[in-house]
Amino acid sequence: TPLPKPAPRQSDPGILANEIVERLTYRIGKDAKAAKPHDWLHAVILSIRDRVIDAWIASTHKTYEEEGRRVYYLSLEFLIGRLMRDAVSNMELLDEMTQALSSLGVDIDVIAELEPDAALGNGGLGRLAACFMESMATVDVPAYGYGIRYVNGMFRQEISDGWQVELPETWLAHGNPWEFERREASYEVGFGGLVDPAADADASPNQMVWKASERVIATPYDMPIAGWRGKRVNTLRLWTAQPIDPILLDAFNAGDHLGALRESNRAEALTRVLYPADSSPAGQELRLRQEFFFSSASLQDIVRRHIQYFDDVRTLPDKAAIQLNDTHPAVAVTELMRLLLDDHGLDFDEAWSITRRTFSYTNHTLLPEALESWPVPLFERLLPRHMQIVYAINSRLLAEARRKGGFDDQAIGTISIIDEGGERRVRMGNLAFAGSHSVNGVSALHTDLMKQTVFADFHRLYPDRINNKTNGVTFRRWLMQCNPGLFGLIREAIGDKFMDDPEALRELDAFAHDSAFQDKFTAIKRANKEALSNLLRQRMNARIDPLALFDIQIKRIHEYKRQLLNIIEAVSLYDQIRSHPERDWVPRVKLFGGKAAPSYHNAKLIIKLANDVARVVNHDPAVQGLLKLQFVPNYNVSMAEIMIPAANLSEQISTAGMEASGTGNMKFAVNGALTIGTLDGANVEMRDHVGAENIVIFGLTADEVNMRRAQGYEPRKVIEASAELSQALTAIRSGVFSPGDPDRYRGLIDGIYDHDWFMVAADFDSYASAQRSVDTIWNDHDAWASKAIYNVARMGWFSSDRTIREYATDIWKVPV
Ligand code: DL6
Repeated sequence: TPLPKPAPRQSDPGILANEIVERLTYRIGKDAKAAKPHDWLHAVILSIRDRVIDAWIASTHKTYEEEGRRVYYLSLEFLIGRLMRDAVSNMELLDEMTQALSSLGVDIDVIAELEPDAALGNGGLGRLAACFMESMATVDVPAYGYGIRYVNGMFRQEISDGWQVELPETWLAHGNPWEFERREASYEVGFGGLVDPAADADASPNQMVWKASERVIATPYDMPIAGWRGKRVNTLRLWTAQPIDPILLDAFNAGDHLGALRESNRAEALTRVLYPADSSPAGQELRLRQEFFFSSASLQDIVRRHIQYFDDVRTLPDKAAIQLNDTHPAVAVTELMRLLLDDHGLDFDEAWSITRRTFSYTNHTLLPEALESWPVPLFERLLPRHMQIVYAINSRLLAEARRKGGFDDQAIGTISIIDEGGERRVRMGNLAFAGSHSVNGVSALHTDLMKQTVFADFHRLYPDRINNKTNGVTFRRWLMQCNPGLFGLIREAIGDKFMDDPEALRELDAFAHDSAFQDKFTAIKRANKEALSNLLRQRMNARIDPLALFDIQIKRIHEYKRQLLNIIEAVSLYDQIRSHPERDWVPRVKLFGGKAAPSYHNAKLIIKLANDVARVVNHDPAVQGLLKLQFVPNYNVSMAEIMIPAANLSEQISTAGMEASGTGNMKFAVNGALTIGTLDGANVEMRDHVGAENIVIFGLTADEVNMRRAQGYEPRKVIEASAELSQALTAIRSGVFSPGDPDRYRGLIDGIYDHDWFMVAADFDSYASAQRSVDTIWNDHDAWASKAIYNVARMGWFSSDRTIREYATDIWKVPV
């Protein structure tokens, strides 16, 4: 007998208000008079959550009934940010909820601010995973996200005397009303120990018994992720580690009270903190333990679910598509092999075929230092059975290459999963590549470079495996919610179609030169700038003029992203303004935001430099009103939601060939900022979509960067040939901005003179002149406004719905 379905819920604000008060009273135990803003937030989440749960249960039933293939997105990071507004908006109740709360005397914006910003990720890769979760639900792909429920996510950044200080982020301090603990779906995860051949008489020769010396329990917490219009609600399943024996009573009774908690502490350490490294190695044993912990729990869960419903592990690839978000979960390839070989007794070839048909892998970086590899002794000690499996996979892989022909010893060496140059290491990218039927890059350029560089030999061996899936962002969060003014204006102009079909934004082309539309568009941007300016005044006593050009660079601090180029150009501009005060300078505010990995010395120095330059420039009466620099502390998803709608100019200035895609670039453009950028990552495709005349491109291309390096690049000569650059570098190097510590930037600047790996000097003149052309456009109101409108109109393709449809059709083979 079918179970009774819940009655459809009413969306009238009066009914919503009653629901909120009911939750406040009976679930939180407060009456409206005593309720604090936090209680209201909690009550709102509980009432919207009930609606989301109705859709969640319906989606789960539908998935089971359809018996189709499910997608499993394995990611060590999900940078989801705040969830309340997203859920209310996707359930199409934003206006009604706003009214309901206002009838109760509560301002939705005020309580929304209290929700912690769930920062379970470092940057682009983690935020992409969050956009993908929302888009998978939106385009009706049955999907689970699997990750770790870190107690402390990305650190909170404070700036003290200009330096970054890291403080723990405690997003779970008030509990998390979005999550549901599922103890019944717990699994044991092992580490270390020994491997013996299976003793059963009917065991296959490949079957082994892994006797782990250490075991922990992985328990999941599920969060519902609602798609647009509540069509589908998918599950984000985050694992937490618990000890098998929470307290060792023998030790406790013997008086060793700390020792009694040893196992507990060791287990809890596994899911305690997110590694705050981005595009750089996280290298420690705990990181490998985290990777295996969540991969093993997820794979056990996926296989268990498959057997429960389909009863035959051999059909796994027909019912499950597992996407590896970078190599962090690549060890899952060996874990599935272990389950198939040792628990299910399959022979090696069959297990390997199932594994490869199930997995696919996304590469997010070509930076050599970010390509994960683990020392063989560490891998073997922690995962002895998996090490055997790696060797077995590798011997087949290399034999296949030899058989195929055309692979000399050097090519065999680059394909090998074991890096034999120096200390022997397990290369996780090679493992992921070998274990997947699809390997994708995240922009057209990045995918081409994958084929030409790190995976060139793999590409020769498996020419059909590498494909491109250019990133996208969810327009619900990054346009409709974060920029309600622009959202309203677009609806007024072209109707609602773009809300379901972002490419319909193209109809805005017709308004690009319409002066009434331009005025409204500019007024909205101005209001967003005022809001940001007010916020910065309240939070940090910064005074920035909303009439100035807001030039923003927000992203992780990394040398390849070249915040340094931006700061040096600001120093040069400062010089020029003082030398030629009579010129018609465009008033500019340069805003910076971003976190540096705590161990990344130069990145932290760049933050300090931005603050040192800001202190001098902002207090110099000679430039007052013409140039201002401001470093905004603790840049996170919520801050991005305020800064991006307020930007006039988006800085996407990485050394060409180094930024795999970028996604901030897309968010800015769809909010009406012009981009100044290199031909790197997805900037290349953005230029193709918005039109070369609506984006300001400068600098060397990826090919030119390689050529310059091959020819023997001499940055010192380049610097000597540029008066502006020499002057700016000399000022920084000699301590003009750090009088109390004149040598502070000597090493940083000498690096540019000596090797300049990131081509700051090579691109400086081109960048500076591109900035002056930005000034020229800014001075022409019609030109600026029309270019900004064209950017909004032509960014529809960069919706993550499009990206997910491509994954679904080409890789996962699920209908959309
Ligand atoms: O694909 C998402 C994002 C890209 O947009 C960035 O260009 C890229 O730098 C980032 N990659 C990482 C690499 N981390 N690891 N490994 O975060 O991915």
